Amino acid sequence: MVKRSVLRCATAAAAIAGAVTLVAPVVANAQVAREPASCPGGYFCAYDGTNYGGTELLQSNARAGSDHITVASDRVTSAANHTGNYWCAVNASWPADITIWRWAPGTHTRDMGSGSNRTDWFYVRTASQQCD
Ligand SMILES: [Ca+2]
Repeated sequence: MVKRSVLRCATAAAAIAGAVTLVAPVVANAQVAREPASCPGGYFCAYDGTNYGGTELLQSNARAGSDHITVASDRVTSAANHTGNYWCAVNASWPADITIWRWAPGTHTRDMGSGSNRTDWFYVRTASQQCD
């Protein structure tokens, strides 16, 4: 019984260690003040002004694998990714839509520069999948 109990503890410790490794980037991000504070943890937020100003166009906790998350066309200028996933911005183009911006988990962009006012929709991928 004792050995079995020890084994259970070791297994639980291994599981915890694994979980800590997986969430490490999020934990590291949580230790720094979120930017902007108005975008809640677990959400991706997009704005039509620089420095998260103007109108908040999107606040979403859509899961990885989500596609065609619509946002007001050609207005996104800044955004913050407070999720553990990649968020990818797409400009609808011909002959194919083009990924024009990518936010790794826990990252933000105060001014998309030449990428501003082009986004038409977003898709979400896991940290390992990343954007196309
Ligand atoms: Ca566009």
